[in-house]
Amino acid sequence: MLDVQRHRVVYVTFLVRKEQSMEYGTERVVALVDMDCFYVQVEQRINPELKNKPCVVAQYKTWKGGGIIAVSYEARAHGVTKNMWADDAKKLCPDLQVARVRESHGKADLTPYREASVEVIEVMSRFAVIERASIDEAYMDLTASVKQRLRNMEDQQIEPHLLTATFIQGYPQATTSQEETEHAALDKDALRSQGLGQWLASLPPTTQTDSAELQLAVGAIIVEEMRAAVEQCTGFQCSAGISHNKVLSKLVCGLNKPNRQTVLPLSSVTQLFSSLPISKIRNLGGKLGASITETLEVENIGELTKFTQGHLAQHFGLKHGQWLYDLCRGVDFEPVKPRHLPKSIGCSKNFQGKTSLATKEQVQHWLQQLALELEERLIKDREMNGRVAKLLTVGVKQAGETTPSSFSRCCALARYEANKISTDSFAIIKSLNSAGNHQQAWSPPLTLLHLSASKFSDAPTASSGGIGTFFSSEVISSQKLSSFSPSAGLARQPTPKRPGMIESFFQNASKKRKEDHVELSEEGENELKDSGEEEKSCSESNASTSSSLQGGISSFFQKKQVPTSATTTADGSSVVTGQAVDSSQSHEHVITQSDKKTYVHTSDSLCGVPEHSSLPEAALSFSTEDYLTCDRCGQAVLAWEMPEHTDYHFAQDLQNSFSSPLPSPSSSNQIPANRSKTHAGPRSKTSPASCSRTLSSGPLRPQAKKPKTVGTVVTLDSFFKKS
Ligand code: TTP
Repeated sequence: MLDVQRHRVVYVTFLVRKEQSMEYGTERVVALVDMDCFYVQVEQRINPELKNKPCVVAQYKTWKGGGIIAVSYEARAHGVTKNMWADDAKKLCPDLQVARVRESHGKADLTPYREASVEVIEVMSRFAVIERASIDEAYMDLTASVKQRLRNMEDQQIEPHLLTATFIQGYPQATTSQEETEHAALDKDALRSQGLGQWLASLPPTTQTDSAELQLAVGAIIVEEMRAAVEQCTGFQCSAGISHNKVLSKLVCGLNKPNRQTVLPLSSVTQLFSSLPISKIRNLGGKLGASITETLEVENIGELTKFTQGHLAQHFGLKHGQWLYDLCRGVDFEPVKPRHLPKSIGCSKNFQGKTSLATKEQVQHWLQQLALELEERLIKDREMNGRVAKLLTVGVKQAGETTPSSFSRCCALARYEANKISTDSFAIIKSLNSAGNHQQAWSPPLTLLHLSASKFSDAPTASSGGIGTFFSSEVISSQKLSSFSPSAGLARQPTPKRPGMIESFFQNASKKRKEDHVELSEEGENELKDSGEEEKSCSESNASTSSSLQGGISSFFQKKQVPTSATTTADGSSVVTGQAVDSSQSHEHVITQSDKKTYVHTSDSLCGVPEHSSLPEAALSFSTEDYLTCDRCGQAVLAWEMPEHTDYHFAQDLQNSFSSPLPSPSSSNQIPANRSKTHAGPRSKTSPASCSRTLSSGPLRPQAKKPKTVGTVVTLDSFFKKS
């Protein structure tokens, strides 16, 4: 009891100190950098004739000129927006130039944009710690660079000419109505200049190195330099937000686009937050923000400041109450996590309407196409970044469902080879096919397939001795899995490669492995007949594979608890770590749809791990950096699904234009909330049922999980990753 009281006293003292500290929440300088009309700039660099012209990037499909996914600022001035048809946009802007996304393996090829993104990140990393946030966004923690720079500045003044592209949010401040009138008469750049001058004049001398606003000013100088370097090295322009944390820098990054940056001092937060809807704040755009609004009956983030920390804690728990208490004052402590590379590499394709996949052969064909793309990108990634992915996730959507839903299952990614990836993928989803094993049909037909690779670790090297284990284990794996080879006719297309050192090493090893595979395949086929043995083999193959991944998957899974839920009958952890699997358990996989219906399928005897198995969520989830927000429906969409997602909207529009004799011009650009909940296409941001389990990572988690109904605290707790 005494202990509890002592803890309370310590905690209250901490809170009081926190309130008194002038520096609380201003310890860091954090920037978000976002490329301007990124895909357009990439196309303009490829074809310089497009530069400085109204220009868009359209989908590779050419119906109505193709759907627009990126718009230059010159074209925006004519009213052209994303999601218009290029043909319609040309009516607004007859000089519009249209660049088109390339096509590969029957789907959009985003390679040029991905590669351009890598170039930008490389330049940015020279300046500070970088966290890649999406294909065209990255956070930077500038604190150390700022402190270093300030130490070298002595009492040098910060001159406005060092900040020629910088806006200061909340400045210029008008103290009289006459000043207000004067400001209203200024154009944007004059206003910027006046605001900057006023703010710089308010800063202490540079010898006062612990001044939070001085640190922001130096951070802004570094970002100006960094943006200039990005432009010089890549030709691309970008915008940035500079403040004390990710939430604030994200908030102001887009305020003065293009090619400008905005500083948000903490002193300007109160005014900004007083009219800022809660949904505009990073991580509060989904159900979590909606729940806060509903529970506390507030609209704007600034209104939360009227609640005491105790009150917020009472509703949302101690930890989350404290988080919200800080957040509504512009304070947040989420670190910038050093990461230059995407956490997962994936590709997908939609098959809407008549194109849905209704035969095994179609499913195998498209898995093979996706696998070919995945193989190419994984090999390139391994060569460039010296890492290997260990987990393969296969996602599907099925036709005829009344709620958008998807299944995803995963297995060890034994090696980077399209045939292997596609056969494994087929094996772990084939239990979803309710047509008989001997039928050629696939039922219900599939409307989306996606493959992704994740759980990266350093590529094994010859000297570590890991590589031998890695490949010898694959031999066992391929031997056992050869029984799942899809029908003939899916011959692997040769992938042109320019081997580097790591690459040629892998190629040699791969060659040896293929020879082994050929020798062993007959034996593997014999094993097909014994399904019990097959299951055991599968576990063994993974045990072997995991030996090369020690400290990776296996240790990862060992740390996780096996859920006690009755629905999690498949012990994913034991399968993946290669522990002996009790056959009575291993022949059942529970596949849970996101609408919480549970289906029990007979095991395919491969290492598929169903969504709601004991596989830890991190292994099944993608990072927020993989997501883009769809302008049409506001959903968070995996970057590699975006072209297909956009296609989905166009398909819907097309369908609407046939079914509705007099469509209103604006209606074609929006999915009504009720319809977005019922289509089998993209996931609805607002419907928890619409998100697959794989989407429940980090800040996106609020959209991915259905809140429990056992009280407010639990409801909100369920939105947070760590409670
Ligand atoms: P955004 O950063 O959202 O937009 P943008 O860079 O085109 O323009 P802005 O200057 O306003 O930031 O998206 C980055 C790229 O992602 C974009 O150039 C194209 C692609 N994208 C899609 O393919 N579909 C989409 O719906 C969105 C939003 C983006």
